[in-house]
Amino acid sequence: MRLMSRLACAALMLLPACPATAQDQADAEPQRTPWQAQIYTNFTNWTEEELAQRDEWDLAHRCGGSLIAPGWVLTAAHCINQAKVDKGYRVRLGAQNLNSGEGVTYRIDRMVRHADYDAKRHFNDIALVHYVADAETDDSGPAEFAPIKLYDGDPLSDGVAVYATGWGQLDEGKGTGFQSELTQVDLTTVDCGTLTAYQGKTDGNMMCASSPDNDTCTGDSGGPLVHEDGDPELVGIVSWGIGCYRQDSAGVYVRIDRDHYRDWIDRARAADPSVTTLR
Ligand code: 4AZ
Repeated sequence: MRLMSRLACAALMLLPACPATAQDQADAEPQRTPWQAQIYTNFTNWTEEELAQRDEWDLAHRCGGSLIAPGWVLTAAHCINQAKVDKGYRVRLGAQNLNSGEGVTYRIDRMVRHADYDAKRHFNDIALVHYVADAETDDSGPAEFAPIKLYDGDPLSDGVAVYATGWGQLDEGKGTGFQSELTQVDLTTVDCGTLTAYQGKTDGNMMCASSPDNDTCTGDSGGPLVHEDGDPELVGIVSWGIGCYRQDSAGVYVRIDRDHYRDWIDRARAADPSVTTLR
């Protein structure tokens, strides 16, 4: 997403330059989206060449996610699998800036992916991640986070105001680097069927959302799509798109509502801890 400065800056009307400092952190506004999670790799053996191009936090970033209950982060299936859990992928909560060591980090001890996730066609791009504290978890600091309520109403129609948040790329190129500051992009839901690029490529479990001059992109995926009608509610998961920031296009989101995945999420949470895929 682009064309938006960090949330705290926006709140303080200090646009556009807002470098993060220790003082900044001490003075930080309460998190506007305290359910925002980051999924990142614990891998740190980057090559000199990699480190010459990008910062460590940038190389480690993988996906967004949404805290939906203590211990549980909802994300996209393409963001996690058993091999990544085995490698030691982690969840960070309570962070706004990824370049400051902000937030509290946890080990992912297990995950449940949708059994019918189709990587090629992006069907059922949903997974639930369970995290636990470990020796690296330092929750003595000021980090604050809180779960978001899952939307349980009728499927959203077109023309509804929603927003996504994340650290995703500012352009659609491969490996162009992520944003250190969490940003928000305001979007409107749109019928995928009206978009030429997506003809025959989406199913009823997906929802499109667009803005004339903004979008989500690589690195935002897994993160929240939120609707606020009073309280904020989670209505979607950033999933995929044909490029990013293209004219007359949109991003594609996994729907969350009474007819889409609410039951799956409840069953995934209640499943025996040995379960890693669920239909
Ligand atoms: C991605 O690669 C991705 N423009 C996420 C969202 C969008 C495109 C790509 C939507 O994860």
